[in-house]
Amino acid sequence: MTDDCLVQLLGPDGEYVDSVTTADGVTYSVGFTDDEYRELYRDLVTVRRLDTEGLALQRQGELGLWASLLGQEAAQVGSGRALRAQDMVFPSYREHGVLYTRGIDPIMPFSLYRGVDQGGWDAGEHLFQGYTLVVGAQVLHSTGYAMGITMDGKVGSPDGEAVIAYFGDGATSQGEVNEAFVWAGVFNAPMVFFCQNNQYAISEPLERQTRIPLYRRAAGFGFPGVRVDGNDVLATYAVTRAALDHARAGEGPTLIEAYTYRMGAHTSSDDPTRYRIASEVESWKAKDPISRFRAFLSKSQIAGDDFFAEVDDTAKTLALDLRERVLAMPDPQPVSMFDHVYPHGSPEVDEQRRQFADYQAMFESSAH
Ligand SMILES: Cc1ncc(C[n+]2csc(CCOP(=O)(O)OP(=O)(O)O)c2C)c(N)n1
Ligand SMILES: [Mg+2]
Repeated sequence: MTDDCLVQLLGPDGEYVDSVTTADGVTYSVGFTDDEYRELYRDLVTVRRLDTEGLALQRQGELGLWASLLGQEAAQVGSGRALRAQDMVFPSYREHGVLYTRGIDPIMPFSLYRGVDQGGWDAGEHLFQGYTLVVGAQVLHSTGYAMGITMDGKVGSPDGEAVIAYFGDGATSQGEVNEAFVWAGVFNAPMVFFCQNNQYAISEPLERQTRIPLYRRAAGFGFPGVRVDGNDVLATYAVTRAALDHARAGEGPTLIEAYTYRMGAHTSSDDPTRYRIASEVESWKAKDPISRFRAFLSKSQIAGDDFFAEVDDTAKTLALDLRERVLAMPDPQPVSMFDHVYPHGSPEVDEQRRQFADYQAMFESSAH
């Protein structure tokens, strides 16, 4: 695949262009103040640092699993910061960076991956749904939600609502994702389908999912598709903001393919050296999303070494605080797994809870 249609404002060495116009005649640009640029950098460094802590905690036996976002920080922070307060997010299981931009305490995915709760944030308060581990399922849910808000009259003005669904390259092969594209296209749903093409679905490379660039699939469903450099936080922001505004105005869905790379393993249970070569990983290191943004900030004298050092220190302090809070998480009562199955309970689940409590009680009475 060529890079012909890649929307990019910031190249791998930090070279920057003010705006870019695609073959369809759409122009993308950002209008950030220096402070906003610096805060975007802080976001990128912070989410990478917290993610590093996640992997370390898993390796030390403190988490059951960790799905790292390493390499995908710009795709997540750029798109997350492009959301307006009223927009709804449907994540998969790797969107710790988007979660962070939503103002959710970054501890939340840690309790999920430690297995002490089911991900305890309030989706209604933060407009960020629960993580979904069933590949592609959230894409269909989000489309139904987007159709619903249209029926509720919340779409069709500049301050209308839009919905974004995050999923991977592998998920594009799922029936549910393709069904979602059909529904969204036909009903003009206010959807942004945000595909992080990180080149792999566990061990399966992109060429096992598609014969054409993923963004071009949108044409077959009757809506626009755009490929953006997912390692470029500025272009990702610009493209996502435009697609969300298009959706909220009632102009229908967009598929964004954020072209990026999963620098780490699929999850802490995976060993990528079994299926990809080191030189490929090295070639993507040269396109690192954080170092290119840092190079841009330095060159344009928006930030210097003191600022970069302060950001690193602050991120480290946050990570250490997070570590302490993870280690202090109490173990849940096993019976609590029945608590949130239904919002208002159900006779079947109540009966299962009772039986399970009796079963647990057998061990207590036999304890020495
Ligand atoms: C329906 C379903 N099938 C299979 C799996 C196992 N599985 C978990 S993640 C994954 C790969 C997903 O790849 P991709 O969509 O590219 O997302 P990424 O993990 O790269 O972010 C698979 C096959 C699952 N969780 N759900
Ligand atoms: Mg993938």
